[in-house]
Amino acid sequence: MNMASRQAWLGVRLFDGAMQHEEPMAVLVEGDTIRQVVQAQDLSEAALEGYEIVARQGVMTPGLIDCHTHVVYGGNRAAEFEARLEGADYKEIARRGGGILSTVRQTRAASEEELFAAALPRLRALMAEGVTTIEIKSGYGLDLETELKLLRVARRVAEELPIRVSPTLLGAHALPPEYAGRSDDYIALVCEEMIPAAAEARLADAVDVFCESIAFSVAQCERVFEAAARHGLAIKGHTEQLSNLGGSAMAARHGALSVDHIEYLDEAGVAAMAASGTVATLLPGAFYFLRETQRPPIALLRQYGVPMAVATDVNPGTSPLSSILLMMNMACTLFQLTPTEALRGITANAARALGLGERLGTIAPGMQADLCLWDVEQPAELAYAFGPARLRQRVLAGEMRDAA
Ligand code: DI6
Ligand code: FE
Repeated sequence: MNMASRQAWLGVRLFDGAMQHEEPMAVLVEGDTIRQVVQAQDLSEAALEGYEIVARQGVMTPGLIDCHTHVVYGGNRAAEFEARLEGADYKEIARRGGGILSTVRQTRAASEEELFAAALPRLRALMAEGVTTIEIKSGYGLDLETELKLLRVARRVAEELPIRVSPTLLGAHALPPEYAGRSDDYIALVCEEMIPAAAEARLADAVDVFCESIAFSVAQCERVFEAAARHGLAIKGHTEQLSNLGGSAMAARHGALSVDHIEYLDEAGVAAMAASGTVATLLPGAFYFLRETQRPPIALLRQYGVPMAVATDVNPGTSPLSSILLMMNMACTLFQLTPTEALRGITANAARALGLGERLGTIAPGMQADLCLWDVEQPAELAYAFGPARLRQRVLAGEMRDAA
């Protein structure tokens, strides 16, 4: 006999990951799986036999998914923030060995315990807003040992906190000082040591790169993607963030799950993404924090039907902003997404950006029961207002799990 718990939410206003339902809906969950999603008025008494009724009103969305973060790192970069406000340029700081490399120094010096403790408040803030799945990248180690250390911290997050984690190896984030002038040798280290070790230890689901003048070339990123494919790992890229190198089109040709930032993406890149089904992950926090002015080509992405995700990019240099709801608001105000597009961006499309769209991000029969119930009247309010806590219930795999 199946003893799985049965829970029903009745009369909810439902945003199911793709669209908002006009009629009040009922969502029935058995164990960790969604069983039925029907109009509340069509549900018979008999269908509720054996179900605990959890709520009779509220707005329901899928559990929120933050599909691009660097939430595990050492130290902070408040001094760099001050320097930038006085006129220093992000790329210039990076070229002088600051920026990402200053976080690398602080991350190498930190223990796993310290890195976990430092990430905890950021993770709690995200969970308190309804995040049930988070992607976590390495990328502040830039040597084999520290990259694996970061991925082990990501694994510990999954083991100890009520949140799903999709871990990503970002060895090709920046050139570490010990490889100065030898970037091809560093790429060989990423391809021949980091990727095989992360794959072997099952510490990463995907491999990411930073394709940019201050990081790695399109050809170097392509080598990384080929190595990832040899080891059965998915790929994604930080592309076209600060300039247009064509990294997005190359990543799309290799079947990337997503390309992220993409402020400088051109039409050829958009067309390549449409052809490969690659998700466009928008990171309005980094755009805002760097006071960028070049916006991602939203109209072209819509025209070509490229799915758009929205994420925090939580990191110490360009987006120290641990709020997925603020990102949704910024996606609307800065990039002119509609609230519905922004909601898709942190649910169904974010799941797709992680290769998890078959299980997560949508409220439909057979999907995992990761759900949020909100004290608002309509889903658009989640993008519209920011600040007051509005999350009433956070459900992970069918269980009420507050942000621990
Ligand atoms: N682009 C970003 O915005 C982050 N990484 C990347 O490739 C920022 C990394 C940092 O400045 O620490
Ligand atoms: Fe990033």
